[in-house]
Amino acid sequence: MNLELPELPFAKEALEPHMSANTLDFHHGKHHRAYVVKGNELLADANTSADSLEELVKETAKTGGALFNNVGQHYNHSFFWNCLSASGGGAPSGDIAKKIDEAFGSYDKFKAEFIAGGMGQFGSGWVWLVSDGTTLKIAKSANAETPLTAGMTPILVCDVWEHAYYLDFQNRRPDFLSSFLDNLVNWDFANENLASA
Ligand code: MN3
Repeated sequence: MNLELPELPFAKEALEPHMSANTLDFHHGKHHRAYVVKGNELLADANTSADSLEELVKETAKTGGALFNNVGQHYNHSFFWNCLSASGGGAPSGDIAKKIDEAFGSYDKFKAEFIAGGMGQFGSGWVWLVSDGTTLKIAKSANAETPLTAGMTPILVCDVWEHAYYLDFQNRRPDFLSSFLDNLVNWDFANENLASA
């Protein structure tokens, strides 16, 4: 099992002005790359029978430590890039729109809960929209943790580590979270994840 840094699913400048090429140079080119490089170093000495990244995340989460931190961050970032789109943002359509209305009452209520989740994650981490198999929920995770290990199916995520937003938004995490939902969120990817949840 070897980790591979995925190409971004959009041009580096495509998300400007909401997420700059400079942010992506650091976030994808430096931070994510470092998790992949370190994860592969540690995997070389690890005994694993996992044959998918999801299995490897679940397996390494049982012991935690540096291997899990790098594997988890690789999984979370790979998922996050797919949650971004130059033509994204705004209220959803398709099945995800219906499920959000059922679970939260309205898109505006979902939006408020998602932003509150991201703000409520003290320090570094992630805010997620997940499916528990029946309904949708907001989940938070610290550092490299992921709701995958709690049996949830990830539908969407936003990275709330400072490295995700500091160059574009400085300390304004709520503005970054609003901008993610208003300008970037890829509902097509959310609909794909919902279909397999
Ligand atoms: Mn990050």
